[in-house]
Amino acid sequence: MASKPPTADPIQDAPRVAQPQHAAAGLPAVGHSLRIATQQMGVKRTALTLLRVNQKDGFDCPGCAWPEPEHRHTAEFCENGAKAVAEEATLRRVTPEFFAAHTVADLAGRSGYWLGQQGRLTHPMYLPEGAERYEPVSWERAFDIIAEETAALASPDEAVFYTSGRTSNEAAFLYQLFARELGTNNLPDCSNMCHESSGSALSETIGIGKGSVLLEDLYRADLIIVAGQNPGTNHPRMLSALEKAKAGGAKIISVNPLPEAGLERFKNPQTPQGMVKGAALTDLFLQIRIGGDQALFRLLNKLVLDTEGALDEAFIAEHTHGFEEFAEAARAADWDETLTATGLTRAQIEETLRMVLASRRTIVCWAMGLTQHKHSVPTIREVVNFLLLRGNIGRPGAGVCPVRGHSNVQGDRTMGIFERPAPAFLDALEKEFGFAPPRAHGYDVVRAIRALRDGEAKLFFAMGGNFVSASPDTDVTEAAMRRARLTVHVSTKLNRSHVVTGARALILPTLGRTERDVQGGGEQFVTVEDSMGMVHASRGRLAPASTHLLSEPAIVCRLARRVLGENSATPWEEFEKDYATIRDRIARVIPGFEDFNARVTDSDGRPGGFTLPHAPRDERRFPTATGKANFTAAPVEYPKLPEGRLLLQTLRSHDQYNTTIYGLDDRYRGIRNGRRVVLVNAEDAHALGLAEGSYVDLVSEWEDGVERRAPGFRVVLYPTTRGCAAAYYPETNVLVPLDATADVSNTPASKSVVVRLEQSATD
Ligand SMILES: Nc1nc2c(c(=O)[nH]1)N[C@H]1C(S)=C(S)[C@@H](COP(=O)(O)OP(=O)(O)OC[C@H]3O[C@@H](n4cnc5c(=O)[nH]c(N)nc54)[C@H](O)[C@@H]3O)O[C@H]1N2
Ligand SMILES: Nc1nc2c(c(=O)[nH]1)N[C@H]1C(S)=C(S)[C@@H](COP(=O)(O)OP(=O)(O)OC[C@H]3O[C@@H](n4cnc5c(=O)[nH]c(N)nc54)[C@H](O)[C@@H]3O)O[C@H]1N2
Ligand SMILES: [Mo]
Repeated sequence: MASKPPTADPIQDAPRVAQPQHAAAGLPAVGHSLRIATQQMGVKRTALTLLRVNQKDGFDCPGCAWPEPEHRHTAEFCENGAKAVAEEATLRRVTPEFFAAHTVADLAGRSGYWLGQQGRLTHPMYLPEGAERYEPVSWERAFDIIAEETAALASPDEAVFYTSGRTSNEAAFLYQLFARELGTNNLPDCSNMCHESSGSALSETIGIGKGSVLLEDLYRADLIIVAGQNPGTNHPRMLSALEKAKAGGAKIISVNPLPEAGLERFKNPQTPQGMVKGAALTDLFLQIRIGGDQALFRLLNKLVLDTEGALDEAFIAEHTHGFEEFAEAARAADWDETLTATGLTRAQIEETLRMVLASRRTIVCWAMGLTQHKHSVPTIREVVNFLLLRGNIGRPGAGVCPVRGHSNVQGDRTMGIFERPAPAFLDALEKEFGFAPPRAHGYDVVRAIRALRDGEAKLFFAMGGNFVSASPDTDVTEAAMRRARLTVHVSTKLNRSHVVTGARALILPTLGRTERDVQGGGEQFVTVEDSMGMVHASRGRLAPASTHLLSEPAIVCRLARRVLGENSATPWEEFEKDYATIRDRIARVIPGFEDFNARVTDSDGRPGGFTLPHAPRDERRFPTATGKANFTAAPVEYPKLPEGRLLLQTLRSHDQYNTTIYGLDDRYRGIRNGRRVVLVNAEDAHALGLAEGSYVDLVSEWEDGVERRAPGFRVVLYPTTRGCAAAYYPETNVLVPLDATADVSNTPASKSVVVRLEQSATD
């Protein structure tokens, strides 16, 4: 039996602290995931569900975007994948009775953890203007309400259509089509807060905003640099790939302000030997200062340039552009400045250089530690420079590997979820569907919040996600959301975005990945694209959480028919009945999807998959403005810290999926039973007069002079780089100024927030 959800809010944040661990996964991981899964699903359902994760005929794990290996184990999932599945396949339910028993004000006073623990949403719910509670509403009435509010807009650009990254390709394609037929490119997505900096830097330099390596490349690499990523928690299956790479002779350098357990040693739960002993993964740990990566790569580039015979001159001559200008900037790199920016020693950088020069095939992997800073785009461009110098793009065992977050965030972008669509994409849409798509750029996440705040956007619609908790500057974002005329959320689970609403609000409950999706045309499957551009099918088998749920494609089709009516010639009804008809259209609009339906099912008619083309990887062709891979030369930047302040990064614990909190432990970091903790270097704490266990308010200081405060954090002395601190998101989003974003990509700089620590009043 599954256990009941908590009734009282269990968040009595009382963190207990032990030593951080030095290895990830292994037996405790298996035990922990099974415990969480059985609490939510009971024993039988746990066994049935977890065996279907990432199997050929099963569903794609809703956890992360790491690809599936060719030879899958029976249990091709990880501890945190199991938690993500349990969270969705839970037997707990949020029913109309629940909403009758709780006012919206009551729910707004609960923690995000408590809200999520209540279970799956079962009915469409409506919050009328001025009402205290959500009430059940029919699907027809719900679509009528959206149609009324859409009709009342002065322009379609007063509507915003957000997407989180779990949405299938089919749903995403229909959703962007609907928004564009309505007349707007206001399609912000979670990517704007995530890997947008990678997309911006890579499109400009190599001509495509996606990674250039496949799993086989990792297995063949001589050197893998993992910068700004915590795979032990966020992409645990990547550890198996790193283990395999090491067995093949690869060296691994990790660049991180924190010693992350998963990167130190990995106990593979899928092999008996790995379970006990585990493999050391990192050969060299560069404990960098937050935001020091651009400086590090710039100096490495200078040192490579200065080394006789180190360049791949043929590649540079044939395939690249801008080398001279870049080389001049790189040669000016300064040792002292780099040591200040990175906090590293000369010996460490020299050792890194030796490993770089010894490697013929190098891959750089990264995630949020590189993308969420003011200077993230130039940082990632510098990584590209680094790889180009030795011809490490477009040949086996080498390349760029931005490791994506949400399981289909890359696919959603491929399907056209983008506020700045390429003209060629719009042309193809126009040709296929016979309407004139809007050409003006729409709002990204930050611009959408500003528009809502300033009354320029009035309708907010979210396809998944938890916009108010995931976005920066929580107080500003919540106030902005409350100004909307109507907020609508297509969701599986209750979250804070449902209780911080516009004048009217709707919750539209939907099917999850694990669930059977039956439409007029029979049982359907959907498709997703992983972090390495592989597209495959996903089919759920569980009975839906409630008979009142609609699938995401069905919701978009009915919404489009109701809102667009006669104005749309698109066969929405047919799309809803048979998702293969959606894939036929995707095949005609999006390059690389030719014969989509045939290629996504194998010869027995069962779901299969294929790899999307990637010109730099496949043919060393770089579809950039210059037709070559572009070297770039930008000034080196790094955060400068005023006296007595710390640079705070906001990151994930081991027990959360973004804003979904699974539990209050962060096992690998030795923290239990609490999330309001701030990790501080012991010497910094000493200098600031703080001791282990003292309580502080985190106060962010930014150029706008506004004081942003997150009260009551327990100080944990932790081996992070000096001057750097860490605390969990989303509790700290209140500290991230809306306007503090990365240049070019406009991604909130949530990994470099200048804070001062003040003794808490309650201490
Ligand atoms: N279980 C689980 N899996 C997840 C998620 C989850 O929440 N839970 N989220 C998913 C999503 S959407 C995403 S985007 C990914 C996120 O995956 P990650 O990017 O691994 O997630 P974060 O916790 O933000 O960790 C950032 C890492 O970068 C390091 N770092 C911070 N600043 C710097 C810096 O300036 N330089 C360097 N070199 N390192 C730095 C931090 O110490 C930390 O190790 O995971 C995905 N997978
Ligand atoms: N300070 C700070 N802020 C950050 C980050 C950070 O590192 N620091 N990271 C950023 C990153 S990388 C990201 S990606 C964003 C994440 O931003 P979001 O993607 O908006 O947030 P999630 O917490 O992943 O969304 C969880 C909700 O999605 C819904 N959901 C789950 N599965 C499904 C489904 O199958 N269909 C539908 N329709 N709904 C579903 C559930 O209702 C659940 O409550 O946050 C960003 N915000
Ligand atoms: Mo993400």
